[in-house]
Amino acid sequence: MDDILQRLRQHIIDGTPELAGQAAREALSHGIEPLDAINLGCTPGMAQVGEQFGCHQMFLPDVMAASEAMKLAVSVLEPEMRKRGDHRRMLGTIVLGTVQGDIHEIGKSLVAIMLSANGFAVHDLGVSVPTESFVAKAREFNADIVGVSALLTTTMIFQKSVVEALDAAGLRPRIKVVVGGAPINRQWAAEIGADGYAKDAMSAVTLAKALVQNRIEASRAT
Ligand code: B1M
Repeated sequence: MDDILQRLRQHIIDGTPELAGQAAREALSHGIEPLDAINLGCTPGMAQVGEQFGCHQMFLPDVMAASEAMKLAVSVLEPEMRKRGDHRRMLGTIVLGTVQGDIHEIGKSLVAIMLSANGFAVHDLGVSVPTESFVAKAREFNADIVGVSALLTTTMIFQKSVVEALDAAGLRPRIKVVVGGAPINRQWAAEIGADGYAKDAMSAVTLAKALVQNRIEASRAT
């Protein structure tokens, strides 16, 4: 099993989508949980690519190839994750996207997949989402939570814009805002008035559950 996960990780680093997809299928056929394949195979592979890109041992085309490999592997694993979550009742509605000017989609999509697999109705708005779209879609879908991802230090400021726009639209505090992404931390979340920060997809699920639960308890108390 470790061998399959190791190969999956390596195919992501090598940027070979077909092989990554094949390793993902192999992982499933050997009874590896799709979540484990993502957390122990795909994500560490992508993390290594990020490190090597950061110290100029890998270049943009390598990163794009790795992203394609990651997306293909996740597209194999995702339906299985959904099947496992299918029987659960909906816990809440989440509108999610990457801020405007930012096209990083992998982390955001993982968060969407995990939330959906754990019982949330997720409306994934995609990448480079204008601030106004977060507000319009939150209203349209009667969201409980708006999730805002940012991967660039130059775009993280738009998370603040989303919080402010939801405030201005009178949608908060009913709608909670969760922020995440590589340059984001708890301190930033507090500074911009977000309701929470999650460091990874699993923490986003835990946080979303807690926020929805708090809301239910608060509405019972009134
Ligand atoms: Co870009 N990029 N990139 N990139 N890229 C980073 C972010 C960077 C740190 C790389 C580096 O220099 N080491 C750097 C940012 C530096 C900075 O801002 N300080 C960078 C740069 C500079 C750029 C460009 C400017 C490069 C250029 O053009 N010269 C450019 C910007 C384009 C734009 O957006 N306008 C660019 C482009 C790209 C690609 C298109 C090549 C590609 C994206 C492909 C795609 O997504 N389809 C890409 C990639 C792949 C990366 C790295 C290598 C990997 C990102 C990734 O997918 N990680 C990244 C380096 C890194 O992060 N180490 C990098 C895997 C993913 C699972 O993790 O996205 O962190 P992550 O998501 C995690 C958590 O952060 C969290 O959960 C996820 C799952 O665990 N999370 C949330 C994320 N969103 C969340 C939301 C939540 C909660 C948790 O609640 C709502």
